[in-house]
Amino acid sequence: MGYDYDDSNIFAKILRGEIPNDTVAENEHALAFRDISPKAPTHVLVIPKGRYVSFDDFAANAPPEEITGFMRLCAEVVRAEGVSLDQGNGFRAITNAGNDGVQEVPHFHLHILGGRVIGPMLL
Ligand code: DGP
Repeated sequence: MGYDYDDSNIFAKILRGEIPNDTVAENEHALAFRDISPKAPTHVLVIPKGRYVSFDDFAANAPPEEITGFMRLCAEVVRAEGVSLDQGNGFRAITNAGNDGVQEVPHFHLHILGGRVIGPMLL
């Protein structure tokens, strides 16, 4: 059973520029934008530009430069939002995968939540 990426998912449409987004930061390998339904003062989604269904797909199959680009953009976002540990009160990073993880959009994304104390089962 492989990872079956669906090019019609909403984040694929965002990456193709077919629907608008509120971009926070971007690099060659990843895009960060605000969640349409924010659960905290900072609620940013970071997605790779490549076609990965989930965290496990990305972690297993993305080339090292894409993984590094994605992680560096996450670091840029937490700094830009003022929640990094060297300048702010911290944050929670969450990824949902598949049916049991209650993943709604089948393009790997990391939720970065901050600006208040985030409860343990927010998403
Ligand atoms: P998840 O359950 O982890 O797959 O969460 C998907 C998130 O994506 C959810 O918090 C709402 C957000 N979302 C869904 N559609 C859109 C959209 O069109 N634009 C933006 N910015 N966020 C979206």
